[in-house]
Amino acid sequence: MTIMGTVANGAEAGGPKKTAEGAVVRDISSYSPVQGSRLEHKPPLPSVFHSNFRISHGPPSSAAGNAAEIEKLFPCLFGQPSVQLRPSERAAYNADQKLKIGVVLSGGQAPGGHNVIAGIFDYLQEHAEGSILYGFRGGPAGIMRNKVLVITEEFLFPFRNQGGFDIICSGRDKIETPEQFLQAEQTVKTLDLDGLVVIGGDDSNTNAALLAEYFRSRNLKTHVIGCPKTIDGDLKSSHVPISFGFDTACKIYSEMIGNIMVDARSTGKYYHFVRLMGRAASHITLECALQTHPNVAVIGEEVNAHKQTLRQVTNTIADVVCKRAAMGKHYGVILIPEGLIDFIPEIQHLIAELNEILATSVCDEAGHWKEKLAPPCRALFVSLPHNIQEELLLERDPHGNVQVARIETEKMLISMIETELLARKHEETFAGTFKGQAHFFGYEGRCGMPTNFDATYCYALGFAAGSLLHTGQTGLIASIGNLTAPSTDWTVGGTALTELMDVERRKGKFKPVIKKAMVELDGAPFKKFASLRDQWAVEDSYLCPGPIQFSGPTANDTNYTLKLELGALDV
Ligand code: FBP
Repeated sequence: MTIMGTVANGAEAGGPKKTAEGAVVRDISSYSPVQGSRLEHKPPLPSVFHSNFRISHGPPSSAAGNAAEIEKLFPCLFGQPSVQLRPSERAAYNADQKLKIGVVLSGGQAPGGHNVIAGIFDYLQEHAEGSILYGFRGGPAGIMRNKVLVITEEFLFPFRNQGGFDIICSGRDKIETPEQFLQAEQTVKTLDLDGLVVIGGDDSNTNAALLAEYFRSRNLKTHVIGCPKTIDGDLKSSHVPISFGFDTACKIYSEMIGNIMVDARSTGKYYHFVRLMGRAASHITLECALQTHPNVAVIGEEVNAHKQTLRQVTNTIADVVCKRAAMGKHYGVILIPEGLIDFIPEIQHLIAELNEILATSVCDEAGHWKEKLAPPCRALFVSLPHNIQEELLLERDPHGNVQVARIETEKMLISMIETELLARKHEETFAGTFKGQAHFFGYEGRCGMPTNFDATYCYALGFAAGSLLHTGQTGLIASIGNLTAPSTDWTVGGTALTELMDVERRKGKFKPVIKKAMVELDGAPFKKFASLRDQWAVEDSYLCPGPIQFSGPTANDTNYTLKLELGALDV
């Protein structure tokens, strides 16, 4: 076992302060006043944690799809009920039990992750004193390589209510092969772990379920609980209303979009194209649209449902530019989801063909490889701006996906709209000016200080994970409900991870997956947006939400998506 940060070289006098295990304690003397004040913030807990609680079991669970295959893949876990915590006179746990729990952060950063860890830590302090919380460093690879540190109050304190994942850092490795499962088994045995909390998105929670199944099949005592994390907002179900981080990220982006809107209106000379993170789903773009009222927001799921071509997407935006020009307005703000190109069927075909070609050929400057593209794909490829052609040929990620964060769709649309408007000028259907400014808001939003909502939600998720492990649960994802009520009234429980699962056929085998939750075109957030967008296109209905507030009138507001989906706001 490697205890990270140990004083292998000896702590020098006057050097950084370290915990008894040798982990360097972050120096908070360089914190800003706001950072400092957030350290003292104590998120309120759901009232079920104010007293003793018991576990109430729901009916047997099934799967999101193909239950028969999920049952074969999860013979130990399939069918287990979801659970709820209920107040009770007697505690459902042994307060004298000293637990050993490991926690890992997996995938992209999302504001609030530190509070999940703080929640697990404080739960253990309050209900199972003397327990140990280990943090696996650098994501799932930390489990496979047994890179851990012991989380103490002194070490944890500087991270309370702060953004980022830097307390133990994250990673995108997967525990996949039989050897890797064995490595994980070795680690949990070495540390004698009672439980493991996996804080991650859809892939990481699928992995959490596989680990829970594997540990149980091996008769290991280590139980596994997942926590829903991702700014993308695409890990949710009826019992998991939202993933943490979405609220903060959208509010940070919306502040910046609002500022850009004021700039656009002030100078009157630019169209700002803002691409927003969200690798697969367009939830972030939709939420930011509801918060700021842009002239156009492209929702990838709608483009896909209507099988729109790139030219149709371009023309829709060009039409708005023309309408506004006729009103004397030569400026505007357009929001685009990061994953847009993946939603356009003709580009999906092109990417699929490029993937095949890249697997066997070198796509060099000479360009002979382009002959292998089917004629429509070739025509589309050569019609794209040169930089986009290059970006489509970039190395794929470890899962074989195009790295959409690196494709500058906003620049592509600007250049295609320029061409379109030039043609319209020649036809005398456009008489205005068009100057595009490209922006990409992604990493800026992932590590902001969590909003009150995310801080409280994450702290409750941590308590939930601690309590589920303490009461002997496994294979569940911590789930907090009733989220539009005051946080004392939030419900706390765990949902069977297998209930969120379906299978995909990969390399001739069924693989379990938690399906990404995409924007529903008949869902309340999209309907609200659709009812207002024509007005936003031509009028300047811009809203400037301003920076995240920790106190004051909007401090405890949640986001539109959650309020609309939970029926707390009318469409
Ligand atoms: P997760 O799904 O792991 O939470 O990550 C989300 C995300 O922020 C996407 O919005 C973005 O496309 C991607 O991560 C970027 O990944 P990376 O951090 O590897 O550049």
